[in-house]
Amino acid sequence: MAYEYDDQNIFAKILRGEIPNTTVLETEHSLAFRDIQAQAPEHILVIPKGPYVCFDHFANSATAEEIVDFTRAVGQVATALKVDPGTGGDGYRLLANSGRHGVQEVPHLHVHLVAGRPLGRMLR
Ligand code: IU
Repeated sequence: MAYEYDDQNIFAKILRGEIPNTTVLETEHSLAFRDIQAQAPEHILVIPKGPYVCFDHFANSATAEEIVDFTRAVGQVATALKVDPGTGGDGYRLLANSGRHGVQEVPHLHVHLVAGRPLGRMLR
């Protein structure tokens, strides 16, 4: 089944500049901005600029350049927030809700980067 991208989704509107956002980082192919309902002191959404619905869509359809850019953008956000363990930060969690069972609300791929407090165990 082909992916159908809804270009009226809220993140598409953010990317077109129709809705304001609190940008943390922008690269050629990616945008990172603050979640409006933060679940922790730091809660950032990192999205590719391309029209990808979810992670598997992106992984299977994006160019290598987009994938590298997006992956690096996630890492750069962790570094900018000073939460990357590699340089002594306290760490963070990445999460990409996908589809119905993943309870994905916005149909444009986004990775949540959550940090700033102990997050507890999520899966056992
Ligand atoms: P989800 O992974 O699709 O369930 O999460 C969508 C997130 O997008 C959620 O955490 C919302 O708070 C967030 N969000 C936002 O930051 N800005 C918006 O205008 C809307 C949702 I609508």
